[in-house]
Amino acid sequence: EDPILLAEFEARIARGEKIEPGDWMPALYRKQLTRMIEQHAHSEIIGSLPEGTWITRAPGFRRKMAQMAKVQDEVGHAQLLYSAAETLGKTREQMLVDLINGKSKYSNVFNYPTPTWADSNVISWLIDAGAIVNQLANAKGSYGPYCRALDRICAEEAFHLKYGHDAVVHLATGTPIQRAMMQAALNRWWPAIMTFFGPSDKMSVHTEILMRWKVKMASNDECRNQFLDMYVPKIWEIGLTVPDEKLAKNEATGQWEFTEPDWEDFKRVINGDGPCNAERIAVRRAAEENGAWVRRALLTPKTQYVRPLA
Ligand code: BYC
Repeated sequence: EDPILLAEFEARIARGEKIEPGDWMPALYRKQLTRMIEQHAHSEIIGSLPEGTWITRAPGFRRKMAQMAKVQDEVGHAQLLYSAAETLGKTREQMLVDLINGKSKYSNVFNYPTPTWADSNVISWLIDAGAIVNQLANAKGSYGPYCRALDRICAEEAFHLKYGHDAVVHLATGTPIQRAMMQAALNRWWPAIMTFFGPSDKMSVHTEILMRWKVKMASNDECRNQFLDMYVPKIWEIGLTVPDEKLAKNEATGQWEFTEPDWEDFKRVINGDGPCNAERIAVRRAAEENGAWVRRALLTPKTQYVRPLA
């Protein structure tokens, strides 16, 4: 890499300028951003599935409509992110192929089942909450197209958060059976929520370079801590408990203490061996195969359909 170009690039980032697609950038910046934005896009598209399966079973017409709108938003976020990733050179088709063949990762949390409506509500509230913590930080980052996509995504996620909170409060303050269902869902989802922000900073491979180039504006542990700060009091406020006896804020350090997540299980899940990985990818593969004729039709030159003039 040309040291003069690299120094100028780093100076631009230090001045808080945005890097745009036509600008010079180190090959590693391009590679890391492609990886991260692509994984983010896949997470949105796969992340729409666990809540998507609840559209037809959501209790009542209004909840069904809201659930459907939220799921559509998530798929829209994937479209925005695929477009942002494409500005770095990798095609959308290749990204979708790499999702299906298991080459590209997506968020671990969407590989767990949602056996009850309350599980879907936990995603709508707390996974979206975690996503906002991460995305609000990174929206101030250095790559223009990713930041602009994140700004728009955050605006919509803020509404998802309200929807999710409303749905959780409804069950948590409902009948004893509803409260028990909500608590059981939170117990099931808590370990996944704790891993959503990625491995601890000690184990994280990419944080150092991504923070140096202002792609990541907060480390995994910083995001996790901020999430706990903002949401644990809200969980307690509605009478739910967090299934971790060690969870407590150390007021002296400002850091939350908690049971260390099972990082071996996390690794297995992100490498394809979680409870729902095969099912999620099968849905994506079916969507690709069923939509192939539409893509073929769109790509076929229109003249082939026009009868020649006599
Ligand atoms: N899940 O060095 P590290 C949503 C991988 S969707 C899976 O710390 P990095 C929603 C990581 O890729 C929004 N894999 O990585 C949608 C790396 O593997 P490779 C989801 C993970 O990049 C629908 C390795 O572990 N948000 O909210 O510095 C409905 C080492 O990790 C995970 C995003 O995608 C994980 N959780 O930091 C409802 C945000 N964590 O690539 C809701 C965008 C780590 O070397 N992504 N890995 O093979 C990021 O901000 C960062 O990539 C991460 C990880 C913080 C996730």
